[in-house]
Amino acid sequence: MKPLLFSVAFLLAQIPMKLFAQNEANYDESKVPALILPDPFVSEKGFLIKSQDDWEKVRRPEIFDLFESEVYGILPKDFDKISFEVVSEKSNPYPDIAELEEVNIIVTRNGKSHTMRINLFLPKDKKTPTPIVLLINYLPAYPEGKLVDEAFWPVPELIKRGFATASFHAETVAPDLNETFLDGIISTLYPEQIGKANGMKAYGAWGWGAMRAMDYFSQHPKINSEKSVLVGHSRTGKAALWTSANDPRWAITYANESGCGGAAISRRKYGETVEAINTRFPYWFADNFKKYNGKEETLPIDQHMLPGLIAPRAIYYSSAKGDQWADPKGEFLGIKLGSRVYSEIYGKKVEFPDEFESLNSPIHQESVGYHRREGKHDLTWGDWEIFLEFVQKNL
Ligand code: GTR
Repeated sequence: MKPLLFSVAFLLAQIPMKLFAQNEANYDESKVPALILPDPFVSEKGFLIKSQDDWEKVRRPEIFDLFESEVYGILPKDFDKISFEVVSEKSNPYPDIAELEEVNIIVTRNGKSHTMRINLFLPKDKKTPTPIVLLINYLPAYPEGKLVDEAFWPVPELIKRGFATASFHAETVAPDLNETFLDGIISTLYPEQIGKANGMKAYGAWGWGAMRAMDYFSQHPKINSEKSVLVGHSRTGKAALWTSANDPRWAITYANESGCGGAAISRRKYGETVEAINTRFPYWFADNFKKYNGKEETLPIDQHMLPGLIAPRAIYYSSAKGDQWADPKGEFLGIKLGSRVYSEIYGKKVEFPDEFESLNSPIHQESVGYHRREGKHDLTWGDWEIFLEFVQKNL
């Protein structure tokens, strides 16, 4: 139960600052600065990028390097050994429909090892390998042999629809606290990252965890890892996006209400700003990201360039009207503008409406999707239901 106490203490510690930051934030559209955004289609040397080849060989690597050094920090890919151990510690809450695998993933590098845990549910008695949905979770989703929240991680619904589904608690790789985030894989496996301005932080670590889960799926005879869906909400939505930019094995990436440093355009400074997020969560992003506190317009990239790192693989964002802190309009613009790589470079059929305010139905296009719903900041069964319609068309 320690991780749960940790998280509660963490949440309590954040409340006064959170209210302060949210009260100070701009929620007035007329005060949003005119958007002058870096062009995804002009290379650093000034060449116009039109072909897939130029995109993949020139511009995508440039943009990736900038996100890595200036925003998220390095996500190291090397290690010496990985092994998997299936344990049986908790009871299976869905014995009629699913098999449960509790898996320890043991990774060794330079003589040191780290063990992370994933929980995986597989549809019972299925004869063919199944698609997989992985949720990066910031709570221990499955602490006492029952699900904390069946709307947040709808295991039975996913199983009924023919998916295998897994989740891991972000803290199984790096604690979600400024004082202790190094205590997981960063100090054990990648100590050389510590203190570097572009070094690995929590997002690099959580993304690394998702990649190790994928290592497990891709050797599993009951899983079709080519049909894989990566899901994150809010802070883990940001982590999901950075993971997928690093790891092309994910077929569909879904970031729900990922807001500042995720889906939303930073230059809008609407709701949570770069300074607000770096002040409250200094251990999430690379130290370099702090250079842009209050100076978003000097960022060499912005979040509309992130979907292009995932293209042509499918991407999906969603927002909630009551979650103004995450800037729903900035999230919509992030994917609308980001989808240009899908249409202009990869020839996908994507067309986003210009009008955001009057938007009242999901936008489900070829490999790109978005919805906005009523209500507050949360990943709900309603979000999953709409998203799964997109999955059905795009997986
Ligand atoms: C908010 C934070 C966001 C978001 C969220 C969450 O308070 O400001 O950036 O990540 O928390 O993860 O729930």
